[in-house]
Amino acid sequence: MSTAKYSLPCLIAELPQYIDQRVVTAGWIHTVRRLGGVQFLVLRDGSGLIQVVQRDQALRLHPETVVSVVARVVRETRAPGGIELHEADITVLAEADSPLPIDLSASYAKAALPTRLTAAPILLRHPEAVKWLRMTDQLVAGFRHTLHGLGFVEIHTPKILGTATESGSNVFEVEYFGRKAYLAQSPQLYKQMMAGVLGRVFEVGPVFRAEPHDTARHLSQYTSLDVEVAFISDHRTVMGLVREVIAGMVDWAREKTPNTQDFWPEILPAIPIIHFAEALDLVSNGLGENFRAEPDLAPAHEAWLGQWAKNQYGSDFLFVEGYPTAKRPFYTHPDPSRPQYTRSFDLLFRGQELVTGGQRLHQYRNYVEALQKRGMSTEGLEGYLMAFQYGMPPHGGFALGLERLVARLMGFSNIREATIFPRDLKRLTP
Ligand code: AMO
Repeated sequence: MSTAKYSLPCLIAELPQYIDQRVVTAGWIHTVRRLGGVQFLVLRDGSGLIQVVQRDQALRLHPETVVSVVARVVRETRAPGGIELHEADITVLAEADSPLPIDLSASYAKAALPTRLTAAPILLRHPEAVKWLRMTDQLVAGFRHTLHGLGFVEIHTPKILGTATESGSNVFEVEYFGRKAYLAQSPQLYKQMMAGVLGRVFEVGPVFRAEPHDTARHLSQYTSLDVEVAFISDHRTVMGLVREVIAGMVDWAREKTPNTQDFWPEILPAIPIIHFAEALDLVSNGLGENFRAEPDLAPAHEAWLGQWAKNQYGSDFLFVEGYPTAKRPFYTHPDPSRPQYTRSFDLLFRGQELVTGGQRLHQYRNYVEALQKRGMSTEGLEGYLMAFQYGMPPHGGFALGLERLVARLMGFSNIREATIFPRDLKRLTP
């Protein structure tokens, strides 16, 4: 009988546990330097870098060659990370061609963005890329950890749908066994139905937007961190939850990703809130032009408001609540005291929309009325409406764009820089 045994080489990040021991590790040759009779190799894996001191001059290694290394871990204060590998036996597992399509010893952002995106399978090996990749991983882990701690349940909703969830305009149509179907623009309708089952739900998943514009903040596919919660008082309950969740994500990721201390924002105990109408007033006064009739905030308005929140409150975050009904989807709860506005909000982070959320309608009759008013059919929404017909609590939720968060944290000016293989107007490969 044969058995399957879990046995993998040590990660470079684990090596400090093995001082003075011989270990098996593996990775890619990051750099090679020859000095006297000695080769100084820097070995890299997904967890870090380590210097290998190698006396065998016969072994000629090029950057990105994949090797397995058996060596002794020694303390060396002059080495980066305080340890080195000595007495190394190196086995080549796979040769790398040279020259490389992109220079990994150069600074990460050196080449132009299109060149970098085309070379992504190699460029993503750069230690600077690994930094944001690992930060993204830990932000998602922090999202899950925080919500599980608050009694939320993770769900997985369909991504091929019979109807559009947000609006008809930016939806990808797919051919589905001879019928028309759509790629999910969000898990909106499904997370609401599931809040009617479990009360507190969340999802981490891909969503698809047929964005016809080539902007620095839009992707055709992005990762949406979605939350839906039942028994709220109004949208302010959801806003309080947004603050808790983001603070939980940041605390978690800050602790788990060393060397990223500069990136983390200050999250005030109470994030400042302004009404949409007040925001337009401020922007109009600030920019010296009348934007008071606008139905939405333009990117330049968000940027101005971000700076204003920083100056006024020392806050990287600003809630704008009460967006006009005309600009929000049919499921949005109107503000009972000012029905032209809604109980919805956006959260701006460093001058850019990061989160959208709000209270939803929860009475069946209000859905029928809202759909009628917008000239929308109930066709395809029968299952969704059934939930409201048979008892839905007051509820609300929000969605956070993961790539926007990472791009903002890292100070990237383009969202594609925080996306491993971005999908946009032009890019379908790699
Ligand atoms: P919304 O459409 O505003 O709301 O999307 C929520 C958040 O997702 C991010 N985002 C994007 N990121 C990258 N590329 C895009 N094309 C893109 N579009 C949006 C933004 C945005 O704030 N169902 C509602 C949420 C809710 O009310 O629960 C929704 O999807 O960061």
